[in-house]
Amino acid sequence: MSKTHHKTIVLSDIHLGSAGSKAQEVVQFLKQNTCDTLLLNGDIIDGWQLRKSGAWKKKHTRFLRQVLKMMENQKTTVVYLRGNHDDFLDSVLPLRIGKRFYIQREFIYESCGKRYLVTHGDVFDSITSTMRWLALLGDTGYTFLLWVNKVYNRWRTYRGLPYYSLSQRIKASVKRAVSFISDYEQELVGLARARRCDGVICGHIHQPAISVMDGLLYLNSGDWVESLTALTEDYEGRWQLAYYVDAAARQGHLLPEEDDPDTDTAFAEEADTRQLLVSLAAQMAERATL
Ligand SMILES: [Mn+2]
Repeated sequence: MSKTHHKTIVLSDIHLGSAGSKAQEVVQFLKQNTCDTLLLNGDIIDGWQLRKSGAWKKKHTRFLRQVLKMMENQKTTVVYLRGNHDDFLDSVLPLRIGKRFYIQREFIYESCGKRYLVTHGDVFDSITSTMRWLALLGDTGYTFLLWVNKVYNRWRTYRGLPYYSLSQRIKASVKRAVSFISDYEQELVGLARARRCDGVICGHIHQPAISVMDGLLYLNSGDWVESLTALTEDYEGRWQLAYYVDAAARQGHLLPEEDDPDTDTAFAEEADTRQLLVSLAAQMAERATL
């Protein structure tokens, strides 16, 4: 098997101990890719799931063993940053085991003349939690609210009061939620600047990315539940997103696109808001468990 050597590899959000964790794939990735420094950027072990169901499997142990092997055979330095799902580490950090294994909350990584703030990224969770009601509301909830709105407006008309648009109220909230990801990136880049860094390395939102924001690098390593991605850095200081692709996926099993749900023109405004809300609720529900 041919190996690619990198200066740095960043992995995050593997969620070992949960059903969705692609542990075998990430082990495979580490067999094909080696590095001097491995940054494990949070939510590597899913303590929340373990507490609930205890779904720890052999393949999850295999990942830890692979990391130990890298430390032993390739002298890889490993820095494990705690995430919100492995917050059980809070009681032990900062911790150094041997010469090459560190557990920390936050870490300034200096590489190729640049300074990077490495942090899982759950520090700005207050932004998401305020939007959590949207996830709970969902489709039926929204239909119910529209019905309440209709009854309420009938009463207002009876009282001679002007029409109250619930749709507009919800739309305003939805707009705020849509800007969540850009807010998240902006907040982290701001934090990196405050720490006099050239960039930020994070995870948490399961959205792999490399971008330049206000002159700073925003690097997100994605996750090993859905996107199966890692960040790699070469000796020139160039960052890349590595996507794990297995043989089956390479043959391409694309799902056929679904037809648009039919829209009632009489409720065009509602339907439009509703669609936006339903897709957003799904995203938010996912995010609420990140
Ligand atoms: Mn997280």
